[in-house]
Amino acid sequence: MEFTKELTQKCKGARSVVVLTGAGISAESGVPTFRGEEGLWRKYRAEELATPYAFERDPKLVWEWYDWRRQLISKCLPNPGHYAIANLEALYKDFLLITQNVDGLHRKAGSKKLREIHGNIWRVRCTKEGRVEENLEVPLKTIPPACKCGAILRPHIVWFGESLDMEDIQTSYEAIGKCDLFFTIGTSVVVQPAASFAMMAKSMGAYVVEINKDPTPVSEQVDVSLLGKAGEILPELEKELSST
Ligand code: BV8
Repeated sequence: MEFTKELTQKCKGARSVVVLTGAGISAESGVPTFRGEEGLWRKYRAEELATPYAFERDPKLVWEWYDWRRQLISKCLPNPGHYAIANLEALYKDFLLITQNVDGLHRKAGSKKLREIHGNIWRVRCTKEGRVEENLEVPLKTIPPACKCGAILRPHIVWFGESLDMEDIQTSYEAIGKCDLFFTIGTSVVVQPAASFAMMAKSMGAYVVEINKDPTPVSEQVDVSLLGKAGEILPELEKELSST
């Protein structure tokens, strides 16, 4: 892909960078996206599975869905898009990756300055004590899994109708407020509050670049919209930026 001079100059001259990713960045790793033709929400109703009410009503059903997704994700590896983002982190002193993904693939690719604002599928939380711990058991031996204290564990994931972690959201807003370059990658830009981040960055003066397979509600408003696969475009861009 040919990048415009303006785009490479903005990227090379940037001092503070924020990258927002969604399910599309992991699509080439084999993790299903949520919306679109092959999306998870086509087969499953979000309100039946990804809400606190659904969990209260039927924790076994919700855990069966997460156990199935954990089995699927456990076989997936980071793709060149994840690695390119991890390498971008080294190019900028001031950098933050905000991901809506719960699959843990950014961390696996080496990203360190990272906020997983919708949680992580490999962490569980006690419904009584609130304690969070890592759980890598695949498949789960008992569904629903139980805490040592006897209470049910839940996925450490932000469901619809729940608040995001305040520290995650504060760190994200602070970074967006001061960045001069913002990337929105592989997200359909519909789930709030992340859906407002790109335009928030633009209104505060950042140069906004979108990389997505399909157009989104912000494609017409961002500075550059690159249509294509993140796993192909990002390594090319990273190569261009790493060259002197
Ligand atoms: C909250 C469970 C308050 C995780 C998920 C304002 C207006 C209207 C509604 C609301 C509002 N504020 C809040 C709401 C309610 C709700 C909401 O946004 N509803 C929407 C649907 C209308 N939001 C909430 O309830 C949130 N809570 O706002 O609390 C608050 C606010 C601020 C501060 C504190 C508190 C909680 C949101 C919960 C999110 N949890 N699911 C799980 O089990 O995994 S959402 C789910 O969608 C995932 O987490 C996912 O990450 C997220 C976003 O989806 P995308 O990542 O964008 O994925 P999608 O499939 O849609 O798109 C993929 C894109 O990739 C496509 O465009 C495709 O073309 C592209 N693509 C595909 N392949 C590639 C590619 N691109 C590049 N390369 C490829 N190869």
